[in-house]
Amino acid sequence: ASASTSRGGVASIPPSRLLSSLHADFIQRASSDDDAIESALTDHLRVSGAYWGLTAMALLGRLDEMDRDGVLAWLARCYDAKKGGYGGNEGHDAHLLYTLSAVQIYALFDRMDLVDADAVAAFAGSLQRDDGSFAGDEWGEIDTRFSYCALCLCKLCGRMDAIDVDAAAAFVDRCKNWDGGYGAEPGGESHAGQIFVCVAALEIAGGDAPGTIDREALGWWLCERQVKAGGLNGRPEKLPDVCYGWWVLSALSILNKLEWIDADALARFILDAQDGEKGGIADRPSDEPDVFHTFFGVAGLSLLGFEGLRRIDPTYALPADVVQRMGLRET
Ligand code: GRG
Ligand code: ZN
Repeated sequence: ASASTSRGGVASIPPSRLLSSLHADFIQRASSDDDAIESALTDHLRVSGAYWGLTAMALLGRLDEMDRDGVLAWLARCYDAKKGGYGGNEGHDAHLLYTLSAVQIYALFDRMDLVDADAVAAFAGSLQRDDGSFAGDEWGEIDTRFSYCALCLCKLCGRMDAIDVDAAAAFVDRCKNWDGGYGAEPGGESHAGQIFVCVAALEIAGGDAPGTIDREALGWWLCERQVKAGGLNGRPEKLPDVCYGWWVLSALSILNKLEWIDADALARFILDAQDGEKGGIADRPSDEPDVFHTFFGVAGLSLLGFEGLRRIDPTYALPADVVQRMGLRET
């Protein structure tokens, strides 16, 4: 971890501390620069991008530096009142992914009063199938990601009655594999991202009855994601990536097995992936930073209890105090 990395021919020593101000500037720039290539590429998932950036800022204790009124006004324009859901940007079709991100942003700003809870919960309910699964939108793609989105947003809205919670949990359970992991659909390969959504979905559903989750096998599968360099990969034989500091660690945290990985080595890997000049965190050391990995890097460090960061809730992916304020956690 102490080896110097080279970017554009310039050798630089990887930073060993969290460059909070640089990351805050990086997120500010990414959210205001409409002409950036990154902005054009992510135009369709703008609402999720806003959630990543805003939640990262919240964890850094800098949410008040963001243009809250501007964000809320823009978010209102991403709402499709006919369907009751949010699109990825103004004029885009409603989708469960962006509807959850929108609700999370309202929760962050403590403005749940601006959400039509009945409408968004009904939108989620309209996408549930007889087998308990959820489609992401009217086009019908099924994925356990959408099960998590539906359960999480209904819980945040206090409208769990709008969906069949038991059927939702039963479907997620059918996506469990022999290795203890979970896939996108029954028979789908275990992947750390899907494991986060499935374990968190089961927790929200209260469907984690003893024996539902194979805690031992899954705990092993998750901690075996840590590679020599300290980082985590998303499945066997793959490269480590900063975002798995969230997908893997949040699941381990829900299982109460955070100590099953080497926290110092993971923290070092994430810190090494920081851009010491322009700010932001990349998927791995010496790659280009982006808002997605900046958020998941900071979120991973927060789960590790990194000094100076607000704690994040592993299930709702919001600051722990926000989840508490909403009455969704006792402690
Ligand atoms: C509120 C945090 C939060 C999420 C909302 C969108 C969503 C719900 C969850 C996504 C879960 C998921 C499937 C994450 C994985 C994303 C990822 C890094 C995929 C990469 O897959 P590959 O196959 O990469 O391209 P690997 O690392 O396997 O080579
Ligand atoms: Zn990644």
